[in-house]
Amino acid sequence: MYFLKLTFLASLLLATSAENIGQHNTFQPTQHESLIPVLSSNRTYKIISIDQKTWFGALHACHFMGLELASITSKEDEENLAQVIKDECIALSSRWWISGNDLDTEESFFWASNGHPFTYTNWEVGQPNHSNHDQRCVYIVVHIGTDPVWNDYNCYNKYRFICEI
Ligand SMILES: [Ca+2]
Repeated sequence: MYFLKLTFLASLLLATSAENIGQHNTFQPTQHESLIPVLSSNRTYKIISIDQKTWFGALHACHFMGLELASITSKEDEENLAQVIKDECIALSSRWWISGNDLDTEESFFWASNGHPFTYTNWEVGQPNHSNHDQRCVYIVVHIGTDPVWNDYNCYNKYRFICEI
């Protein structure tokens, strides 16, 4: 019996080590990472909460994993996403980069993920305000007890971010 227990513990240890080795091979934010299937738009979001990056850094990090920085094209998608952030990540941050930007032409917003202009929007009251003409990237604000909203902000600020598959 004792031998069996030992064998079981040893195999458990080996499995854990193998997992850990795999995690360090690539950019691999696993803490609080969630995959969120969004049925309405046939996409899956991936919340990246272990690191904070500029909007450009977030774009690159998603690409590095074979993903795109997220787009949000419906209220249903947004509500699903926001609920998971509230459930799992709200203690970490309330601001999350998404791929919306007006880097090409101010006040003309597109999604970097697919090149499409915004159709659905959910701007915070008074936004986008294009403050100082240097707020060209979009983050989503998620707070417990309130609906999510968007803001345009300086792309070089560092926030956590959301990728999509
Ligand atoms: Ca703004």
